[in-house]
Amino acid sequence: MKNKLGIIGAPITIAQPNMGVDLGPDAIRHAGLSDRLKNLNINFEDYGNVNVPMKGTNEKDPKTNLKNLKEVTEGNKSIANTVSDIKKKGEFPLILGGDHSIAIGSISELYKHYENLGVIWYDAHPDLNTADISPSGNIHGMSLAASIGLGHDDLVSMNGSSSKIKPENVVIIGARSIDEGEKKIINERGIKVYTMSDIEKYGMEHVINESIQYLKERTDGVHLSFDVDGIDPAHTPGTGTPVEGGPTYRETRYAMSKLHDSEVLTSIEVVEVNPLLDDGNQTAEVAVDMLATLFGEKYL
Ligand code: 6HN
Ligand code: MN
Ligand code: MN
Ligand code: MN
Repeated sequence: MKNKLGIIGAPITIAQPNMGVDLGPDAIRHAGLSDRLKNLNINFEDYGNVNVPMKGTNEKDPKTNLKNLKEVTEGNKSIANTVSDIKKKGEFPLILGGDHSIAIGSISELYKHYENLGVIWYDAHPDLNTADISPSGNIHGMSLAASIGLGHDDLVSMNGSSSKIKPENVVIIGARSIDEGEKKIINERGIKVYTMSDIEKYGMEHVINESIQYLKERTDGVHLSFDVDGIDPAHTPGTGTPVEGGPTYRETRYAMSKLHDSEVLTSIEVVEVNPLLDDGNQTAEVAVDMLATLFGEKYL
């Protein structure tokens, strides 16, 4: 399906307060990603980790209501440049985070390669906060907002135009912790969201098939932004903002196999793996199971 994957680590950690999410890319590598890809006969090259600013503070800048805006912006520009190199080579980008702010950088480059890029946001959170409405000032909760043109100009206008993804080209799956301001944005912009109630009511089979169909009809490429806190924390405890009541390992793996079979995806990122908060390295191991499934691994 993909001629070659270009893998990069994107270890931004200062768009959220917990120590350790910068170790996410290496935790995923250590969990055996390359062996699983080799078993699938997938051609890939791992370009290592992008250099990003590591030093930040946990204080909001009173002028912007944001933490570490300058550093997060700089790190994301470097990620965008590296994604650009991968796209120039004709490779399929696989980006290992890092906190979820890295989606600002990755999408700021990816959207340029399509008329109408779509995004699947698999996450307990919609990440639709802006500086004005964010309860935390943590930029990892603002990356989808920035990608549809909402928020601080440094984030919104990074590396291109100010509306990179059309709100109607977004599908959020697994949402169960939605801030008040985010609810308003979802309703005003008509963003398609499958909350946990929808997954409970209709089942993952229906939700993922409908998502694939919806995006096939209106996009010419789909980026999967996979936050490991999308999965229930029983399976992925090693993450900074876990929320009870998520889709199981089984449901998620099933959804990933459907995504593989549909061949809609054109890039993938997996974010928010924090080995310092983990029980062993199980969160990265689950992430690798999901990635292997996305690239074609089957039970039989
Ligand atoms: N993530 N909605 C909360 C906030 O601070 O904006 C949590 C965000 C979590 C972000 O998991 O990528
Ligand atoms: Mn999340
Ligand atoms: Mn997220
Ligand atoms: Mn395949």
